[in-house]
Amino acid sequence: MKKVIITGVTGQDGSHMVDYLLANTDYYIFGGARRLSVSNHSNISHIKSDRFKLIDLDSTDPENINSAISSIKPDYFINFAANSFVGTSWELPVNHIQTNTMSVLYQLEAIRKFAPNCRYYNAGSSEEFGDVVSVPQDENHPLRPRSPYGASKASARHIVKVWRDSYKIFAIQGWLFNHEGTRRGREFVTRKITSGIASIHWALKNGESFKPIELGNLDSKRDWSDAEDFVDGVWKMVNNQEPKDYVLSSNETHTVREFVELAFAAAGIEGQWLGSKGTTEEVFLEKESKKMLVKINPVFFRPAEVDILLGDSTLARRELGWKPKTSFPDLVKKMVNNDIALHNK
Ligand code: G4F
Repeated sequence: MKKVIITGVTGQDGSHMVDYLLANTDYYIFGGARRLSVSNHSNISHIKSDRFKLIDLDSTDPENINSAISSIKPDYFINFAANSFVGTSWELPVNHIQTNTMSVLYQLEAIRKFAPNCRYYNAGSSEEFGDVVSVPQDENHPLRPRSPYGASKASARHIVKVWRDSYKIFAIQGWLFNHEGTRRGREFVTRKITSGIASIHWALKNGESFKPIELGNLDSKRDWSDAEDFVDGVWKMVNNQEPKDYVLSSNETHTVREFVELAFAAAGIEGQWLGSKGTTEEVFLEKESKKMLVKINPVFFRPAEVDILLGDSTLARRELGWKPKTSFPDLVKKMVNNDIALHNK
């Protein structure tokens, strides 16, 4: 039976990848997670399969990586463990390099020594494109990161390429544009909006007061997809004939402002913008009552912003036969409905 190690298994992508592999393969999965004094296993608590084993794996500890890879000798190593929140990467720059870059080096060295036939995937990001020079962005766009997070992923990309070229390891790193869903962390803008809307929805229903959602830059544009569609793309990429890096994206871009509008509409709350567009004075009010639903808090603006991300995943669609299934409006609805149901529990 083939063996797969997935790191970051308690996170959004790691947990979806386990579900995907249990449903689509008969492989044995080792799910790596960092030991924490207060663990959060909510994304994997539903997994009951005897083909899944949770293991302690800390990607910043080379001894730990060496021992996992030398003892398991995996056929696949899928690295989703990362510090993935761009917003805090200015406060934690060393941590981002250690977690997102050095770990890749440790993993590839361990694979080279103990499991040279293992297929390796590292989670890359459209944040590597940074202050983009062309729209849309495909595999040929230069790496121009704008954050310590983006720099950590771009550096990891170079490491993956060098180990692939030098040691003939099947090592790849996709460029994944933003991908969201019901298991998304609440600090990311989409989940922050949908979970905030759920609180507002129940407060309005129960005649209670509520706090507005506080956001930063409403005008930044992102190419959002469903994370469940992306794990399918990652699996196709890591099973490709040749080791090759692909862009995964919806090929659509939307502003944070549009996400807000669509998400409130999905909850049946009618709102309208007031105040000068693009300033900190701008607010989103409930149309009838004029209650404040969204306000701007400058704390959430970043020292350097990636203004527009719009992917071109033509190559992955053509060569891997991959295509996202969930549309942007359906993704927004799915997240809003899930958060409203969760808040009622
Ligand atoms: O949801 P975000 O924090 O995601 P971001 O920075 O685009 O990064 C995500 O996607 C990357 C792929 O492109 C991944 F590599 C990365 O790990 C992560 O998954 O922010 C999206 C946009 C930004 O422009 C941000 O400035 O939303 C803007 N924004 C506006 N107000 C906000 C807020 N972002 C957050 N997190 N919180 C706000 O209040």
